Amino acid sequence: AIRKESRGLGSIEAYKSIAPARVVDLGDVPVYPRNFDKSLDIITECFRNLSEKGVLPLVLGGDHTIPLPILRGLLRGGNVGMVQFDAHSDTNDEFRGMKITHGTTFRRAVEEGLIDPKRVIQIGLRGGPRYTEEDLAWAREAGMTLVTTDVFEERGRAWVIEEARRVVGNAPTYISFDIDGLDAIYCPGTGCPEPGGFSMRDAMVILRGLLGANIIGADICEVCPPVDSSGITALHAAHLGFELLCLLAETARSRAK
Ligand SMILES: [Mn+2]
Repeated sequence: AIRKESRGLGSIEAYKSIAPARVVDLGDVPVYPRNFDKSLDIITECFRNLSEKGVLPLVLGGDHTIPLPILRGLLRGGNVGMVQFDAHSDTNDEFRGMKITHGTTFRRAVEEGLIDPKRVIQIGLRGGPRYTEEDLAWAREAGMTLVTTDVFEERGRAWVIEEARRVVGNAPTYISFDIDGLDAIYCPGTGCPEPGGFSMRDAMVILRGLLGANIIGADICEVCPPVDSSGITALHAAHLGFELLCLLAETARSRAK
């Protein structure tokens, strides 16, 4: 669905000078539907191969579990920074008895040394019927910077950009974009739509504000086409994908210098 919507994209004025030119659709990462753990290993292996070839991946689709195997494959050195757009922190210890799920991803990633919690900023967190109170407390305790929508609304986009750049610094940084970080009006086609979030415009401005940060990979998760009746969620994901490609293109360009 995101591929289909991306066909209408051209280059965007804000990025005229760095429109990504060397982009390849590598197709779908294979998974093994009958075996969850094996699927994670296959995904990890796939991104390890890409990483060794110097590819800066933008990953589309899947639920919010997939950054874990991506990060495992991508980041042999570990301890990267991360900018996460999300209504939820996804730092629970378990979800319905399971340790690796869409709600526990970044706790596992910290435990495995894949991301450095002190270089993680989560943007768009908000109420809604969360399952526990423990996730945010854990994230805070671990040293992550949490930007709730209340804080975002009070301080604005320029502040969020400055804060994100301060938190991640110049070292390698991954971006994980859970589409439900957007206000539910922009993403009806997702598993847990949450009202009261930031707008598509906010997301585009914040992403553009990250240009020149050392972005080494990105994903857009939780787009669910069967419940996206108008296709608007996939359209938004495609546009966010373009923004992310531009950030990756800038990283590639600075590496080539
Ligand atoms: Mn999430």
